[in-house]
Amino acid sequence: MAFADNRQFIEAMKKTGDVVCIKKEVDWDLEAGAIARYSNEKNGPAVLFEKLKDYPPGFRLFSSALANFRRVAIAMGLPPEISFQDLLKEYDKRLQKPFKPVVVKDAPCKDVVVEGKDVDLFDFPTPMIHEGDGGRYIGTWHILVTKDPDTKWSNWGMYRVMLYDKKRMVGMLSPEQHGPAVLWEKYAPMKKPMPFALAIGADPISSYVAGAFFGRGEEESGFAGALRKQPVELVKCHTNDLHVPAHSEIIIEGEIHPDKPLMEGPFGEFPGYSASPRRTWPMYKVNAITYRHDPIMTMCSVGFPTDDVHIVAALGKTHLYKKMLKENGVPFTDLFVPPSGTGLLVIVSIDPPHANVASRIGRVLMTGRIPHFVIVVDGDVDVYNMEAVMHAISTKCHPIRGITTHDHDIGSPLAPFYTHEERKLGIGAKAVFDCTFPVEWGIEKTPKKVNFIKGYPGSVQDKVLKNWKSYGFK
Ligand SMILES: Cc1cc2nc3c(=O)[nH]c(=O)nc-3n(C[C@H](O)[C@H](O)[C@H](O)COP(=O)(O)O)c2cc1C
Ligand SMILES: [Mn+2]
Repeated sequence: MAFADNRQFIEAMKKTGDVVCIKKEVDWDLEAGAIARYSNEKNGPAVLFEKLKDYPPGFRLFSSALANFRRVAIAMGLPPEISFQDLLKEYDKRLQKPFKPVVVKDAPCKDVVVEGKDVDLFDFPTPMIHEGDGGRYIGTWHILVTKDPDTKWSNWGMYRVMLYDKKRMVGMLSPEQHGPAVLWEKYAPMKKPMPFALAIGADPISSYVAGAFFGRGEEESGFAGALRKQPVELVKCHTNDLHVPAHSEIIIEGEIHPDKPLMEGPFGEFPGYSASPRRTWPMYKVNAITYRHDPIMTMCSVGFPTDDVHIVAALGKTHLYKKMLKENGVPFTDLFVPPSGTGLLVIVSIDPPHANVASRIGRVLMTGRIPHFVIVVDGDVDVYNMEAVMHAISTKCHPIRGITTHDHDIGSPLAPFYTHEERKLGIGAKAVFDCTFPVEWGIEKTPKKVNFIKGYPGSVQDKVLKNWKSYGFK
C-alpha cells in the first residue's frame, strides 16, 4: 500500500532510520533551517521538528522528505538500498501508465476550516530558512494547484512562496512554468485573478511530482498515482472548484492577482546561492485555510547540494531528457543529471554514429526546460562516475572548438553566473561540451585510451586477471 500521507511515510522511515524526530523545542527562525541544512549536507536523515518556538504543541514541521535517493525509494515502496539505475528503471516503467485520481467527499485536510477575517497565515510554524531571506517561506515543499480556464487542465507545480502578511503571500511565478504560464497567458489578459490552492504536506510522491518536470497539458496527479501504484485521493476545495490531495496537512485557498505586485525574495536557492534579486511578483490573496488536527508543515532547506531540489531534478530531468532524445530519434548510450550539478547540467554518453552528434543532442535538449550545460562523452565513459566525466572533459574537449555556445536563450533568475540584470530579465545562454574525438579522425588518428581495457590485448588482460592473486595481490 502506498503512503497516504507524510505521517505514514515518517512512521516507515522511523523503522529504517531515515528520520530524526526532534522533541526539544526548536526556533522556526533559522534554527530549524540550519538543522535541516546540516543534515542535508551530511546526507543525513529527514527531520521532524515536534515542538516549534511560539507554537502550540502538535504544530510540527517536517523537512528534507526526499533529500536522497534512499528516501525516494522508500516513498515508492522499493528497498532503500536500490541503485539509482534500478530506481530509474522502475520509475520509467511506472510512469508509462498514469493512474487517474479519485475524488472523495470527506478528507482529513478539512478537520479545521478557517475563513475570511479569521485567516492568519502566521498560525503555522513557517520557517525563516536562511539568513538574509526576504521573509518566511511557507512554500518550499508543497503543491500549487491551478487550472486552465479553457481546457480545465489541472496543474501541480512547486514554486517558492513567501509570507507577506496575515492574508497575503507572494512567490516567484516564472512564465515558462506551467501554473504561471496559465496566469500570464490566460488570466492576465482578462485582467482576472487566478484561483489557486496550495497543498502543504501531501503524501511524499504527490509533493515530488509537483516539483518534477512533466509536460504541458499533462496532469501531475495521474503520474503521482502511477508512481505510488495507487490513485491519489482528491477533494474539492472549500472556496473554489480546484481539487487537492485529501490527505494533505494544510490547504491554503485564494486567488493570484497578476496585476497586484508585492516585493519578494531574496531566497537561498538550489544552485547553492542567494542570487535572485528582490523584485515584485504577483500577490496570492488568501480566502480560506483548512487543515488537519496537529498539522505538519513542510520545508525544504534549499541550498548547496544535496537536498530535495537536486534529487527531484536528478530523477525527473534524467527521465525527461532521455524521453526527449528518444522522441527525436537521437541515439545515445546513457544520460544522467547529477545532483551535484543542481539540475543545470546533464551528462550524455554516445557512440557517435556520425559527426556532430553532440551538437544535435544540445539542440534537442535545449528545446525543453533546459540544462545550461550539456556534457557529451563517449559511450565508454560511465555517466554516473564524476571522476571519469572530469577526465573526459579535461582530455577530449577542445577549449574552443569543443564548446558550442548558444546566446539569446531563456535563463534562470536563480543561476549565479548571470549578471544581476540578466537574472532580473531571465536572459540566458547555454553551452554544449563535446568531449568526444571528432569522428573524421578515424581509428588511425584518434588517440588511443591508455587504461587496462583499451591499452592491452584481451589475451594479456585475461592472463593478468587469472593470475592476479598468484602475483601476490589480495
Ligand atoms: C523543492 C523545490 C523547490 C522548487 N522551487 C521552484 C521555484 O521557486 N520556482 C520555480 O520556477 N521552480 C521551482 N522548482 C522547480 C519546479 O517545481 C519544476 O520546474 C516543476 O516542473 C514545476 O511544475 P510545472 O512543470 O507544472 O510547471 C522547485 C522544485 C523543487 C523540488
Ligand atoms: Mn505541469
